Amino acid sequence: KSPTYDISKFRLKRILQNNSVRKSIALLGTFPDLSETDDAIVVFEKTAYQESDVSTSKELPAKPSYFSAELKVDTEFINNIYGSFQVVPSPDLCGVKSTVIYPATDKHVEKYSICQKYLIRETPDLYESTTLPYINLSQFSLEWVYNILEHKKETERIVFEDNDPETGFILLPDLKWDGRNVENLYLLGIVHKHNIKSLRDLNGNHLPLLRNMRQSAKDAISKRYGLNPHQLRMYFHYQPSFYHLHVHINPIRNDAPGIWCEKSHMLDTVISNLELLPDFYQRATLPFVLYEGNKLLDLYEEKITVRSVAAPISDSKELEKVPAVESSIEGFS
Ligand code: M7G
Repeated sequence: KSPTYDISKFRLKRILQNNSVRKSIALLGTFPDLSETDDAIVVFEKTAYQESDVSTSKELPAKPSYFSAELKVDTEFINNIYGSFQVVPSPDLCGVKSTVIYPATDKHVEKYSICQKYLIRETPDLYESTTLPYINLSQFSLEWVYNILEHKKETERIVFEDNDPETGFILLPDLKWDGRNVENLYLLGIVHKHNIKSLRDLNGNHLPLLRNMRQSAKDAISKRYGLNPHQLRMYFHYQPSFYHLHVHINPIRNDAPGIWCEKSHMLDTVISNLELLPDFYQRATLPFVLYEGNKLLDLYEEKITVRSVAAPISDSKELEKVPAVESSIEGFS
């Protein structure tokens, strides 16, 4: 069921997103050799530096380093004590992580496109009446998750497994991790138990599962990667893209993609909330972000006002009462 394609044969239709901070670009196009109509998404992301990339040690076995005879240096200018150069290192150091989604659905295109976002405060009633019917009808396929749980794909990437049907899970590298560098390690813990769609479905009965994931994942990560358990963040996304419960795990000193506060719920907080109130997530109002282009946004618009905003203050006297930001910060220029 997994198609084979040659990335170099990709034909670009449109740039969906170009992020200069993350140094990543998401592209929409096709693989004309395979199909003229099926869309493909290709994401390129420049990989983070590894410390060995800048090693100047001569000891063997030598890993490729910037500081070698292969470095091509183009001088832009040298002015006094300051120098500016363009350098091209050995090809071994020019790797770019790329992710391909093929064939991509409209929902994937929406997910990778830059657009307006809105914060929704989802009450339990709104979840039942609006979100739940929508996710039951329209969600990303979970086939890749079941392939992992059933040992059909990514088997060799599994870092740890506890196969208890109630409290067990599989720990493995997330698609987003370049796999090169422990600095930006990104793992997923996917629960074996089915039918826990998201945070919303969690209750006090799931505490043994959640506590087991927290402890066993930390132990496995510290054993395998030598990371201090106190330096890891473990969290759920709400809403997730994939409605089979999974926890995201990465080191706190790394700003991993998707750690936005409006989308993340720390595993520790979730456990504590359930310890205090077993039905917390069936009673809580949970905020989440909706993207322009998502049909769920239109469904919400029918119930609550989302897109329209109150008219700006037009009375200039009202505005005068608000001190200008710059002048209120002394010495700031
Ligand atoms: P999410 O919170 O449901 O959605 O997390 P998000 O993409 O909005 O964060 C799902 C996580 O699963 C993401 O971090 C993805 O990078 C990761 N992921 C998605 N797929 C399709 C795969 C896959 O095939 N293999 C692995 N290992 N990870 C995946």
